[in-house]
Amino acid sequence: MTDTSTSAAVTSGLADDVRTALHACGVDLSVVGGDAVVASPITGEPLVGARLDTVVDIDAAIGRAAEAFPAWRDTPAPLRGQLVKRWGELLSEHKEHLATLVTAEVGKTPSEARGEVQEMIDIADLAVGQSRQLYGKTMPSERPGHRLQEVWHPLGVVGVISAFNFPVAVYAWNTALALVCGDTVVWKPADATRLSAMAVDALLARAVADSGAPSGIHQLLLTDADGSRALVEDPRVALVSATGSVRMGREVGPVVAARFGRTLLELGGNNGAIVTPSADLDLALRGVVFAAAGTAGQRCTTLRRLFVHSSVADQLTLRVVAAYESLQVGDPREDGVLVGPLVNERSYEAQQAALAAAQEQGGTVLAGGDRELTDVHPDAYYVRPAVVAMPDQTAIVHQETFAPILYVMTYEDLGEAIALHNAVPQGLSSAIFTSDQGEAERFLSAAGSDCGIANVNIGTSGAEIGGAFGGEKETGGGRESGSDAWKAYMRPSTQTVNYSGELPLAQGVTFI
Ligand code: UN1
Repeated sequence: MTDTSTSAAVTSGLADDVRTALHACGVDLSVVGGDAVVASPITGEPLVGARLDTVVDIDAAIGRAAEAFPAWRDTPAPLRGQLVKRWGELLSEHKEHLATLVTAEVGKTPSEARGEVQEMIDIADLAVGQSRQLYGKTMPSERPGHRLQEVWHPLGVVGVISAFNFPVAVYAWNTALALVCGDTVVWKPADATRLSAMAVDALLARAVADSGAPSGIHQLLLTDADGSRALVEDPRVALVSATGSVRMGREVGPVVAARFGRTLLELGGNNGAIVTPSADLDLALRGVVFAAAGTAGQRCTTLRRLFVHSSVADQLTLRVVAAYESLQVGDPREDGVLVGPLVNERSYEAQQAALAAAQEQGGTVLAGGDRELTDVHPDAYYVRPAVVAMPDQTAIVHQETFAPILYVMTYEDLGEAIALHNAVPQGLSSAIFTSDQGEAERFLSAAGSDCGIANVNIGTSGAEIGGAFGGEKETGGGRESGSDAWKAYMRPSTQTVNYSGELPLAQGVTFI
């Protein structure tokens, strides 16, 4: 196998770049220093220490968000939109700074990091428009002289728990909508991405000041798991929107449900794609490689299971393997690098354990899987994305391993492929590569993919913000971002107005 890893020593400078970006976004560097040191997965070097909030700080932050709620709720929605508009402008202005922070903390390539910030700008645009479209309905009343209508009201404090892999975009999907919906927001970012969170928070604070919105509507919590628990348990938090593992969702869901709060869960994905005999294989190849190896396999939407018709399986698999072997793995800031590091040692160990299990279960590693660049970066975890041929969909393939492993399986009959595709517990994103309209429609139908996202001739990752994002089964059922996702941040009020001067009862009931 050709080793195409970059071996040039990295000219680090990461911590300096991070300080410059933080400063440019308005983070007061004199108060940044704290015990919670964020390390870069690119080199393993410590970047900048962040403060660590205590349970008392968390209580106070939720208190401030709750206090700010009535004034924000009573601000007309289009004016709330003006705050988000200003925030979007600041995000655009600081796109490069934010991307630098995302690259430093997550190890994304600059192109992917910019794409992530672009998602924030896009959702801000969408939310501004939404602020004039929080449509309710009127329904014909069965009684004369009555009006029946549904009005959407702000919900309260929304807690947003975000994951390391999309440290700012997924948070922004929630926050931009929650703010135009009249909610206040308390944000708990992932521990690994406190610095980009501080920058985004500083920009939002500036937008709040510039637009005259009540201070307190946005609170950033820099805390650990205990802090998340305090947020989840707090009855003042009306909605907890959490992105992360299924294990995390299993902890959060019941706690919020026990206090009759609401949750919006975006949990694991174990996304699959089917390649049929009629597929354009050039297109399928690119779609598969981007979806499976992009972002070093650390997207919720990463392609992890590939079902290829036996008539094209050898051809496609050989091409995927060749593409994997030529992928440049290394410091994502270097030209030509497409695959950056894993976020930490735990991810690397999870990948190694999954590869070992796959081999025990009859799999053959066709490409990748090995650690690279240990000489240059002994404290960072670079791996070549792996392709593993599996004899069938064994136990390990049913699990989501948050690292780049693509399991390849063959099939004979589309019905069988769809059944296998749907046989895992997760249900986020899915794809079919085909030139046959009947096959495409079958995959998109109710009897086809059981996921929240189903694509034709596009890989599983890289969704646009205009559609609702989320999935079924263990993925948690939540929907974020576009379409009607805004409704999760509001409460519907069903209202009946009687202007008849009489008191007819519904269902023809007679009383006094
Ligand atoms: C995630 O990994 O949690 O569809 C979000 C995508 C991105 C968002 C991924 N737009 O891949």
